Amino acid sequence: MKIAIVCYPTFGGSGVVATELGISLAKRGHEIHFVTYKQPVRLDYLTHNIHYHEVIVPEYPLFHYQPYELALSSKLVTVIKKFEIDILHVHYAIPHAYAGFMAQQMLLEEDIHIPMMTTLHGTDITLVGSHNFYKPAVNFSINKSDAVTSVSDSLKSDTLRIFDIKNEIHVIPNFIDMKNLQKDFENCKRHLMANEDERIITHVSNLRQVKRIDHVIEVFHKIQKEVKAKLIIIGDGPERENASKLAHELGVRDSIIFLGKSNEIERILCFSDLFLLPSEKESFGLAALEAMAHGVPVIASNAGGLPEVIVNNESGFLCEIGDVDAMATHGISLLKDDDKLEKFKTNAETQAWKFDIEEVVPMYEKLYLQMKHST
Ligand code: GMT
Repeated sequence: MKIAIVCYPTFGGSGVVATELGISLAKRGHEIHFVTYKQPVRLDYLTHNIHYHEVIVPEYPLFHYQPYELALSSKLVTVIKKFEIDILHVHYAIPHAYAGFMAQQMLLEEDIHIPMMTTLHGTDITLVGSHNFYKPAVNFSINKSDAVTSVSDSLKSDTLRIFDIKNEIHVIPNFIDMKNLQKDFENCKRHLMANEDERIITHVSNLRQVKRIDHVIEVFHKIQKEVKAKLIIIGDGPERENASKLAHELGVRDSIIFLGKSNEIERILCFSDLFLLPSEKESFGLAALEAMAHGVPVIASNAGGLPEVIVNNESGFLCEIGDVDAMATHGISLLKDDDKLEKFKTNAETQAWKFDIEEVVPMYEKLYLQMKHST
């Protein structure tokens, strides 16, 4: 099939999932067309069946806000016609589902019927989309989609609770390519980050408030009183300054390494002993899955879809949101006990296999086929 994928090309989970899905579909023989404003960060090569079409929004001084949706829907019309696309798959409802619907309507004028799948990722529903400023348009475009998927049962329930959705929502979890994981131990340079006798704790996110970086720092502060450790934070975002300030105040700044945005988190995960994800909301927690795939147990909040990914007391621990004491206690119990840590590391990797790409991508293919045959 020829599939056009719309996503955010940035480091956010939805863009990563969309890109990895496109790459995998291309390997399975489909022709993939990414339509977005920048080449997606995880898309480091283009092949005969992976194309990228840039959405350009020219600056015009009259506009206080440049009309990205308009440029995107126009670009979609051009790409869908030129490459005879079979399926339009938009990731993250805002504004992609809305722009996709407009493209569908324009194409209908020329008697071209293109089915659209919308994949809901999390904050498009729970944080941004639920806001009254956007809600009617988000509700409308989800209902106008030919197929709707969500990345967890929890996100499906949130969507049905917050919006008035008439469509069926199919749950297709996020995934990871377990067989092709970068496990290049030559590059696993633990000694550059920590001393032999130190444990390594990692956090990866866009450092937004919802990720509760303050709790990451507080948990680390408590853990390192009992266990020698370093904290590595990967990613960048609005809470970075505050996190650094808090670390100073707690006297742990020298034990924390802020690495910024990275495309090579596996180089850090390969020697990490523990991953922290104390988010306030998390529809799935792709970062947690990536950690587990590298055999890193996760201590996370019992929020959103995280309990669908992490098995409590097996591949990590789930604690109430904000319960930094419980998170630290579990962290210390793991990091102090070699045997327990090894067991949890093995369990984490075993659990990650349940989300292997080979299991999940066929679920999307099946829905694509159903959509294609019903138009
Ligand atoms: O806010 C973010 O964390 C980014 C956001 C995105 O769209 O990139 O992440 C959401 O989608 C990811 C991929 O499906 C999920 O793994 C994250 O849990 C989800 N984030 C939240 O729900 C906060």
